[in-house]
Amino acid sequence: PDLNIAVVGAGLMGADHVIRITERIAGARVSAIVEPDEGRAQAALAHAPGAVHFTTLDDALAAGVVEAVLIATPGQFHEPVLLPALAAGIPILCEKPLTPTPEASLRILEAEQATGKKLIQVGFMRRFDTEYMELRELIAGGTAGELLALNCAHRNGTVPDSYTNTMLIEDSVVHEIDVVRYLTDSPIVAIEVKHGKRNTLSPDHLNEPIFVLLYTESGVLANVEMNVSVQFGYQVKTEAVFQKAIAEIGRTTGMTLWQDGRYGGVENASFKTRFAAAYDSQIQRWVNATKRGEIDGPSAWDGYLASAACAAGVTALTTGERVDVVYAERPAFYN
Ligand code: ISE
Repeated sequence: PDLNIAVVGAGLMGADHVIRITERIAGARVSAIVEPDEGRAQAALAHAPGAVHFTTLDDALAAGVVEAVLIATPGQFHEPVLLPALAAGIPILCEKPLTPTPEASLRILEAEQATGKKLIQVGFMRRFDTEYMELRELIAGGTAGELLALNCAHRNGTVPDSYTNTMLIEDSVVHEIDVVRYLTDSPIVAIEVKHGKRNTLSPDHLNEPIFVLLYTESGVLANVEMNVSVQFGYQVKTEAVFQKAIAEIGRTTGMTLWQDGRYGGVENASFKTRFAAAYDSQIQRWVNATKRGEIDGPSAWDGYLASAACAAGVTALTTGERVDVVYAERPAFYN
C-alpha cells in the first residue's frame, strides 16, 4: 500500500514535491496538504488526488490520514512542525535547513533521541546529484592525487523579497556547508566571509554577492561565490583542484544550438529544474527507506552540524573575520 504523506507548506518547494510524489514517486501518495494559505492549498490539491487540506499538522495527525511528513515550510517554521511529527513517531523528510539556529537543532536532536529512532532525514538534495556523487568518489579514490581546494559558484537569478542577508548563509550557503563536508569527508572548522562589489540589481536590503571561505579540518579550502541577483538564471558549479588534475561538475547540459553566428543552449531558471533528478532520487529513496524503518540520507545530526557552521557563517558575514565553528559533542545515538 502507498505511504500516506502529509506535505507541510505548499510554497515553491512544497508544491514541487506534491507534483513529484503524485507523478513520479512509486509507493507513496500525498494524503494531506498542510498549508494556512487557501490559494496555495487549492493549487496543490489539484495535483494530489484524494488529499485533504488542513491548516495545522496537528489537525492532519488527529484525522489519522498521515504516515509520514515532508516539511517544506521556510526554515524558521520547521521546529514547530518537527516537534509534533516526532511526538507522533512518524518518518520525516525535512527540507534544509533543519533549523536556522544550532540551539533549535539541538532541541530537535533531543526530541528525536527521545523517540528511540532516527526519524528525520534532511533535504540536502545535492548528495543525490550524480555529479556530486561522482566527484566524491574521485576524491576518495585518490587517482587525481590529493584534493587541495574547491571553487564553488552558487548563483540564483533573483530571490523573493522575504529573502534576507542572513539567509545568504542559512538558506543558500548551507548547501555548500553540507556538501563540502560530504565531498571532503572532513568537518568545517572555520568560516570567513567577504563582500564583493554590491550588485545594484539586488533588492535594497541585500548586500551581495559574497565570497565565503570554508576551512575544513583536512586543510582543503572551499571558496564559494554566493550570488542571488545574477539575473540570467540558476547555476551551481564546482571546480575541484587536485594535485594532478582539475574536475568540474555542474556545467549546463542539454542541446547546444549553432545558428545565426551564435551558439548556446538553455540555462536553468531555478533549482527545481537544476536538481530535479536529485530531488526525485532523494524522495524515492526516503520513501523506500521508511518501509524498512530507516532513513537513507543526511540525518538530523548532519542538519545540526550545518546549523552550527551557519551560526559561525552569520557572525563572519557581519565581522568579515575568520570565525571558528563550535560543535556540540556527538551523541552515541548518531554514531
Ligand atoms: C533555496 O532555498 C534553495 O534551497 C536552493 O537550492 C538554493 O540554491 C537557493 O539559494 C535557496 O534560496
